[in-house]
Parts: sequence; structure tokens; C-alpha cells
Amino acid sequence: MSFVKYEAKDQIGIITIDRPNALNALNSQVLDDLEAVVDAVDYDVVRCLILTGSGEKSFVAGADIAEMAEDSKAEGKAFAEKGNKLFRKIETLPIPVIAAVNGFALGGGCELCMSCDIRLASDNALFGQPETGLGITPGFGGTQRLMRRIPVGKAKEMIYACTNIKAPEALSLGLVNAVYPQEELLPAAEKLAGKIAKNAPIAVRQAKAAMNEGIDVDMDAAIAIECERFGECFETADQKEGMAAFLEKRKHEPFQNK
Ligand code: CO8
Repeated sequence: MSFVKYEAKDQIGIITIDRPNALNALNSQVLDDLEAVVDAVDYDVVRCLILTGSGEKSFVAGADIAEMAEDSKAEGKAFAEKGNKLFRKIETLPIPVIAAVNGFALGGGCELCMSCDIRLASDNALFGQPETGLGITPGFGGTQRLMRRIPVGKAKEMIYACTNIKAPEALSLGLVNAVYPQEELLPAAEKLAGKIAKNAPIAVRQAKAAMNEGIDVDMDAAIAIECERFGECFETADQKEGMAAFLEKRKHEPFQNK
């Protein structure tokens, strides 16, 4: 039995963490199941992924506390490496990933959504890094990504003081792009994924790579990355069709990912 479900809808893939009895907490099996699902996606066909949690209460309530409670230093480090490797894989997938945060996004849950390109939230979403209250640090990227997503001082407060933030504050900090009533969250994520899927897939991929690769390097290196990625779009069928359609004042044909 897998704790992660996958559904393909046209060119959109929906991944659901499905361990509702533990509020979708991430134990080793959930991480393995999530990696297996991510690896099995056909990236030639699927143009955008949505990642969400099952139920209406929780996206992911963190790493599984029961599983790691008795870990040694070495086991703790190994678990952090396992989660970080997977989250980095998600962050660097060739196509965009939208996190539809449908409730608790605590600890590893906050970290998982931060490894996605875009976060949308339900109005009951709660974000936080409660780890220091458990005697540990965030270990699935939280000490690094939170301060890259929101102001550093606020990230430090959230981590040192275990201050959780509700959806409206997450919106005002830019941690999420939009907040919806619970029942509107997934339709909104699918609508946005559909808009992304309509655009030239090679261009979207190159744009994602350019932004991901450029964000942590100096501006000269970042601009060089952009030039490289921009050049890669030319001589593609979709670039030729997109530009020809503009010049001929017509709608472009559906992009082919070629
Ligand atoms: N791990 C394991 N089980 C969990 C977790 C979790 N993170 N969260 C919830 N559960 C389980 C509960 O134990 C409970 O199980 P049971 O019914 O068998 O007792 C079930 O889910 C339902 O939970 P509650 O009854 O507690 O539900 P409430 O609505 O009362 O409370 C909360 C919801 C507030 C979300 C509460 O469950 C809670 O505080 N959960 C823990 C949140 C947390 O601290 N998360 C951070 C975990 S640490 C982490 O993520 C570190 C990431 C980096 C790891 C690095 C590796 C070394």
C-alpha cells in the first residue's frame, strides 16, 4: 500500500500525500513512496505538478516524530539527508510544482511546500517550524529555504520561537501566492496548472531552470545563465510557432513540447 497517490489530468499531475491518520506526517515510507511517484511521472507529457495532502485538515504535519524519537546523531543526520535529497529533487524537477497547502504545513510539511515553485493555501492553512520545541532544528531544508522565501528576521522568529503563521500572514509575507476557501483550493491549483501547461513547455522549463540556478549566484553569473537558457528556446518548433502566430496576428497552435 502506498501513502502517496497520483492522478494524471490531461497534462497536469496531482500528487497526494495520503496518510490521514497521522495528518500526512512524513515517515520513511512516505518519503520513499513520494520519491517513487515523482520518479514515475512522464515528464515528456506532464507539464505541471500539483502536490497536496489528503483530507481537509493537513497538508503535512511534519516529519514523523515517533519514527525519529530514538534516533542517534548519525541516524538523525541520515534522515535529514534522505528528506533533503528528495526535496531538492522536487525543487529541481524539470516542470513547475504547485503546492496546494490544504491545512497544517508544519516542520517537514512547511519544508516540503517550500521546495515547490508556487504555494497556494486554504484559509485554514497553518505554517510553522516547531522543531526547536522538540529539541531539534528544521532538517528538511527549513533553516535554508524559509529565510529565502520570507524576510530573514521573520524566518528566524518562526524557527527560534516556534511562531506559527496563519494563511493571511503567509500571504502578506509572500510565502503563498493566494488563499482560498478549502473547497476552492484544488480547483484554483488546477486552473493555474492549466495556464502553465498551455505555455510552451520548453520555455517554461528553461525559465524554471534559469530562476532556480540564478537565485543563489551573483548577478553576472545569473545573467549568463539567463542568456544560455534563453538561447536554448530558439530553433524549437514551439518558438517558431509562437512567434509566427504573433506576427501573423493569429492564435498559436497548441504547443508540442518540441
Ligand atoms: N509525527 C507523527 N505523528 C503525527 C505528527 C507528526 N509530525 N503530527 C500528527 N501526528 C499524529 C498524532 O500523533 C495523532 O496520532 P494518534 O491519533 O495515533 O494519536 C494524529 O496524527 C492526529 O494528531 P492530533 O491528535 O495531535 O491532532 P490535533 O488536531 O489535535 O493536532 C497538530 C494537530 C497541531 C498538527 C498536532 O498533531 C501536532 O502538533 N503535530 C506535530 C507537528 C510538529 O511538531 N511537526 C514537526 C515535526 S518535526 C519535523 O518535521 C522535522 C523535519 C526535519 C526532520 C529532520 C530529520 C532529522
